[in-house]
Amino acid sequence: MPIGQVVKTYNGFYYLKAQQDSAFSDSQLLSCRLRGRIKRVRGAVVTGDMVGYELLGDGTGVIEKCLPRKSMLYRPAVANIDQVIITFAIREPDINSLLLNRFLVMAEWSDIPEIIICLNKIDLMSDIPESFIRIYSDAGYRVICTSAHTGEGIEEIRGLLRDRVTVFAGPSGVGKSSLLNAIDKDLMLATGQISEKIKRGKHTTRVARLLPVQGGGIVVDTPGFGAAELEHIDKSVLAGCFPEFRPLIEKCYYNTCTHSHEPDCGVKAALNAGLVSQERYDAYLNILQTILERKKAY
Ligand SMILES: Nc1nc2c(ncn2[C@@H]2O[C@H](COP(=O)(O)OP(=O)(O)OP(=O)(O)O)[C@@H](O)[C@H]2O)c(=O)[nH]1
Ligand SMILES: [Mg+2]
Ligand SMILES: [Zn+2]
Repeated sequence: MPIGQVVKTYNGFYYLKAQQDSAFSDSQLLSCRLRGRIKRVRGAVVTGDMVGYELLGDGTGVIEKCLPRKSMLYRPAVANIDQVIITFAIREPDINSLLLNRFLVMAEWSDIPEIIICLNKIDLMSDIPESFIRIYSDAGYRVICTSAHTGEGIEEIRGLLRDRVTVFAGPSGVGKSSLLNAIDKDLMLATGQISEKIKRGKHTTRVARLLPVQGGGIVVDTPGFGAAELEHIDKSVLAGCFPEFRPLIEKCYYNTCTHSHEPDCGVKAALNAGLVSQERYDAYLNILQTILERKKAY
């Protein structure tokens, strides 16, 4: 069976790029439907998936099966990626640290091998927000400041993309598509004014799409969204989604410790000693609360 990769999905159609034993021209995308039996499974096929397909007489195709995934980011849903660049703007829209932490938890929980933070629109600030950056670099993340307008940091991002599949995720209007255009001008992705977005409440990028970039590598531009859904994460694995908490958890007296109210807690001890940031700990408590509330609602 020929194999293709889903480069985007739209309105029930899956657009494939040829991978192996191609049944269509390499320079084209094949539009496919899903075979009935896999159609009923939600999320059975997502952007980035490698699939087996059959070519139909009318020049379209049918996806017969999804090959095993190397990785899966759950929101935005993209399979087989190597890294995610979580993009926020320093301003316009103002950075929301709780939301940044929610995106980080989603990526950690999805087990994405490489998670990087990009702070865009650095041209809108006279000083680099050092103390903010330190919170996240102390937590183990690489933080890159960029400006799609001045070109600052673009070379650093470009250097990370080679030979990898990289998702750009983050809220609407932070400049994900603008950054990609700065990285490779041939992409010519649509970008939108913030004021227009607020007025029309529309996202400029509508669907996640795999795009090859100059210099090698594949990037995935994704539509922005406001909140990663984390309620389905089990409370026992949440702390492990904060990399700097991982070595502390084993110091907790109770092995069921939620690091909130229990005595003899390794995470709280580190917080009190100034080794864990209050901002990260508060984000942990906030997300824990949403998980507990969700559980009660069942
Ligand atoms: N000052 C400044 N403005 C920027 C920068 N990057 C993007 N913008 C502006 O921010 C607005 C939104 O940019 P987009 O690239 O459409 O944002 P997006 O993240 O792709 O948004 P969605 O597709 O809706 O998720 C546009 O008006 C851009 O010109 C930057 O580095 N500096
Ligand atoms: Mg966009
Ligand atoms: Zn604890």
